[in-house]
Amino acid sequence: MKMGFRWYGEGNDSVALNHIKQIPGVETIVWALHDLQAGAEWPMDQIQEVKRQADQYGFNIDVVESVNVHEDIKLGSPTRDQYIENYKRTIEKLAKVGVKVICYNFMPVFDWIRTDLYKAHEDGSTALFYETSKVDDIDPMELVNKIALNPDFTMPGWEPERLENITNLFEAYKNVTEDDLFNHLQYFLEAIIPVAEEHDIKMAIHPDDPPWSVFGLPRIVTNQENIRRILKLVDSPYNGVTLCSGALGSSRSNDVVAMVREFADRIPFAHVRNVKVYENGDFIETSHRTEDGSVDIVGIMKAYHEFGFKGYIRPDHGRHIWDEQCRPGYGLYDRALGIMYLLGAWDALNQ
Ligand code: DNO
Ligand code: MN
Repeated sequence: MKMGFRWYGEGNDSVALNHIKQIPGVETIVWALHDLQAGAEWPMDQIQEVKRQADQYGFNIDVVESVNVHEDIKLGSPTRDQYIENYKRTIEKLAKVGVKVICYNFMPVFDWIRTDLYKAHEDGSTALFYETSKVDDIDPMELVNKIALNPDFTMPGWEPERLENITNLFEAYKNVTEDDLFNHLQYFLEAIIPVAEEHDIKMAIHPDDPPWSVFGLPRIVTNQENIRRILKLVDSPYNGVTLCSGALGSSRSNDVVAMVREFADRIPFAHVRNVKVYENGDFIETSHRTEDGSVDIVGIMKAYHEFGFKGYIRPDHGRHIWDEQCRPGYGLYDRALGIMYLLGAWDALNQ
């Protein structure tokens, strides 16, 4: 198992590489070029610049999270091929600096969704929170209108300047079913997996977060059965999954330990974090310990250990603690605590 830490890049992250260096056990910087639009071909000089920065601290840059997929690919639009070509070129370039895993997601319009980024825990820390009634049954156009009338009422990802684009995207997805989305993913994978194979880079799809349909948009990376189906779309070890215990664990019907057992040889990259899920389906992110949330973190580590997991792993989101000012979910302190917990469990299992 190789421990990683997500880093948003110089000038774009409150956490600096020299601080990450002081967390025991971290070898890999999990990175991306965050100022590029989805669908762009990544420029070699910018890639090399990140490599240079990581080299200074002795980190490898083996894992990229994420090379984002252009919306036209998810929609299956006729214009998708140019973006797929760009994606292939990016894979080739990343191989040149030694990248081994590319994490990506296939969620329409939004990446992870939360209704509150700073929900208070009893101990005074804050964390990302999802209130089902605010999302699941809401007509997206109603929300668009509400925000347009009152810009103070907004949710992460729904910034007023994105509204027009969001409205168009909802329109575009209106008739896209889950089966369509599987087909569009298959088309994408059939094009890129041969390139990934040739360049020895494992593609690892991240589950949808939360793992169910939101605002009526289709979502497919949601449960064990669908992940099984996705891995078979192109049955190659290079078509893998970023098994995120927090994203999948937000649904009470998912058994993440069982998923680690079933998919272990197709998991090049693991996200391990905990969430507390309430009776009504709301959930809040918690510290990493098993007893702090609803996900059996030790059970997950045990399943990886039994398999002899050699892949990359990282703590995922953390709480905001000790008054840290940071990107929501991506502070230094709680993720460092998470790493120590995961490595502690691993060491105990090694004995
Ligand atoms: C949430 C995070 C995600 C992830 C992207 C991958 O669990 O890990 O935001 O980075 O979905 O593309
Ligand atoms: Mn994750």
